[in-house]
Amino acid sequence: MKQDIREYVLSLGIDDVGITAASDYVSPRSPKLETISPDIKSIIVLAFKELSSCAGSDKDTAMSGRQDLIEFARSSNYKVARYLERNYRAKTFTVPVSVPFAMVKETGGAVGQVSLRHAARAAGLGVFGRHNLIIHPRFGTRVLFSAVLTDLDLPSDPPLTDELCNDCNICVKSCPAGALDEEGKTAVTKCFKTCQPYGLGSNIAFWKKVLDASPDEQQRMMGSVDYWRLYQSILVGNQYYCFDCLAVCPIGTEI
Ligand code: B12
Ligand code: SF4
Ligand code: SF4
Repeated sequence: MKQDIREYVLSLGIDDVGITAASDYVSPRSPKLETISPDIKSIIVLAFKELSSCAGSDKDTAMSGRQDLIEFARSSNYKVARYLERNYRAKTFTVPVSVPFAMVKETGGAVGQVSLRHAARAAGLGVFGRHNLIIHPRFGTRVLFSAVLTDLDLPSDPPLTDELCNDCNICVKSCPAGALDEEGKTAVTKCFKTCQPYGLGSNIAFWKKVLDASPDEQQRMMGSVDYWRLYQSILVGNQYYCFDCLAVCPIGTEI
């Protein structure tokens, strides 16, 4: 069954796939998988290589490439889930690349129901690097994940044991926010402010200013580029404007 699933996934043009039994998925800060469903027995993790535009200087174009990947990942999740439901009468639950996920107050809205990095590691797709991202043996860090959770009982793929990070520290030095200075921990607020300049925080700050402003000032703010960019970000979800830690890492044979 595993081989059949793997072949189907790869036939969709997805770059790589790994499978882990739910019992081998360990992510201490994430909720238990049972909170999604007590039936979940395994996780099928799909890997998508980032386009080379992620390393370009035009961040709107980089984000556009990311949007393309996100759309492909969403439709891939749906196709894989349908395949499992149709051919194996499986129950399925899809995990997207990023949003939507539960944004609860206690975690500052920064912990998803499933940690795709921990799932990818358990599924043998890569190992953590100094930048706290997963390094894939072929794609390096330029890889994103989505997943399909299922009640099918699938054994785990062998975990990768090679150490891929060479401790060159380029990612740490390149981070414009200094968010990677402390080993093993991403400073979430620092990263968030830099990589999502039109994200939730900026949105709240903008509207607070509008509420406090005079009618003339409010008029001016509506015509500002800041507002246009916030609007576009909400409209099409172009969230990320920093890809540096992901793009500068030299590891990966297919870069
Ligand atoms: C919320 C979120 C964010 C938040 C919070 C990040 C965070 N601290 O987890 C913000 C906005 C800051 C963010 C930033 C980025 N994100 Co983000 N993010 C997510 C999301 C949606 C949920 C993550 C989550 O639940 N985290 C909470 C828990 C699980 O993390 P944690 O236990 O605290 O683990 C941390 C440390 O303990 C450490 N860690 C844990 N175990 C180990 C083991 C070792 C050996 C080491 C060294 C470290 C380490 O790594 C984590 C970093 O803080 C995931 C998608 C998903 N559903 O998983 C994408 C995801 C993690 N993001 C991703 C990416 C690429 C980014 C960015 C590069 C932005 C961008 N342009 O895309 C930056 C990178 C920041 C960085 N270097 O850490 C990718 C990572 C892909 C990969 N190759 O690993 C993911 C998996 C999206 C995807 N579908 O592929 N992200
Ligand atoms: S995405 Fe940018 S700001 Fe965030 S950790 Fe990576 S390099 Fe730093
Ligand atoms: S840039 Fe260097 S230190 Fe950072 S994850 Fe890649 S190999 Fe490791």
